Amino acid sequence: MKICVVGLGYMGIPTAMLLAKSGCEVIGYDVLKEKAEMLNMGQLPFEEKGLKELFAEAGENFRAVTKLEQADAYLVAVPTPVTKDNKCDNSYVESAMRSIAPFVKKGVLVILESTVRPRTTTDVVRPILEKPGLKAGEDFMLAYVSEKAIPGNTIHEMVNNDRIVGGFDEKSGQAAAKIYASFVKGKVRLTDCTTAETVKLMENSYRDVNIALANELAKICEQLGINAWEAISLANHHPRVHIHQPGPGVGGHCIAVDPWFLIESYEGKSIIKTAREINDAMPEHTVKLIESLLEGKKNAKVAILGAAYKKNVDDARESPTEQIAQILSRKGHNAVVTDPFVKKFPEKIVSFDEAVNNADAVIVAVDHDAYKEKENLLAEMMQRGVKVLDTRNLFNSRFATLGKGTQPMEKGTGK
Ligand code: SAJ
Repeated sequence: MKICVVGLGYMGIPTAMLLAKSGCEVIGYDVLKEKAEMLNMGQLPFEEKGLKELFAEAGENFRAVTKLEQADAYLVAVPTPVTKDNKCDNSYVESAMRSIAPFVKKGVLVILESTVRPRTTTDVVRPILEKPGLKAGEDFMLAYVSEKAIPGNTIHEMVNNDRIVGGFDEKSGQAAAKIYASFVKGKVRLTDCTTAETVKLMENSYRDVNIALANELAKICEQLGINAWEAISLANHHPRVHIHQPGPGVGGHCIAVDPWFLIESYEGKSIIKTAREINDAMPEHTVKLIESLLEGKKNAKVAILGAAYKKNVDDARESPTEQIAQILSRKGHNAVVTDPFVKKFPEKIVSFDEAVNNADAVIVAVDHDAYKEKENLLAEMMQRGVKVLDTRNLFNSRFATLGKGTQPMEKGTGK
């Protein structure tokens, strides 16, 4: 079978490689020609655990192309950003579908993987692909299959997680399921397109709402003068409680974005919307905490450790650090950002030493494993009067953290 993967990003590339490894002939296409050229020279545009090895295993079954070709199936995994007014921007999906439309003939299968507003496959994609005498479900096949992988552990999750396959009709669903079954060890579960689209948004909204709960609980604990990290860990000993971790904000291209696509499909009081607002306000709260530690100091140099949206990844999309740095700069401080992995970031990325040198304050914004060894150095800096705010509790309550106020506080010492 010849499969064309359209969109060579964080999901498209590993999917293409897994399909190639499983024996399909795979071509990869992206509007950015440089991506195809890089891949054909044996280079990957980003780092992900196990991807290099998988790329090697895909061998000659994979090649990148700069012009679309006829294939048996097209798998579209292009970005769906959120617009300024929090709506799903379908423009990349629509233009990808328009470019493959001339190749959609009898018996061809088209799969959409991008995260979209419910009904997009049926109401937006189908009309782009249909022509007189060429109907979805009758002449060509159409399916929606959501991405199911967490950056940092993408390949393991792509292989081992269950996969929800939404077919426009039974035959389309079966054909798409067969493709995924070639590399997925989890269960491949069949449903319709709109249910599959909605399930994807439900999963990420579930996580966003739970993180918002953790963030609200952290702020309550700050006001009570108790340690939220201790309280949450104690509550999580209950067999039916799993409170998430508070943090400086929710980043990444999924959880900070996808819930909006459900919100826009719904009229009524929305816990999902409130959760988004709570999480979006966390960078501001982080700055409030660091300013209170700085006790009114103006023009402070604030070193921010970590630009990635979460630990041990090089992805800085929607990273809370970007907003923290912007808010600090707006308030007249000098925010200096360092990260061992991130190369692309709006602010300049400096070395760790350059960031902390002569800093008035340090914000641990990301709990990269690489920062664990900096504990003693940060403790010495704190002794010298540098303010340290550990927003992820990487150092187990040794410093001021989000969720227990601005004083370093041992566990169990709340009054
Ligand atoms: N975060 C917290 N507290 C937590 C957990 C996460 O503040 O307890 C923050 C992280 O630091 C990060 C953000 O939330 O800034 C999102 O990180 P994440 O690890 O929760 O999720 P993503 O965005 O990397 O990946 C999610 C996953 N979805 C779910 O777990 C339901 C992944 O499985 C999806 O495939 C992915 O979105 C996607 O592609 O949609």
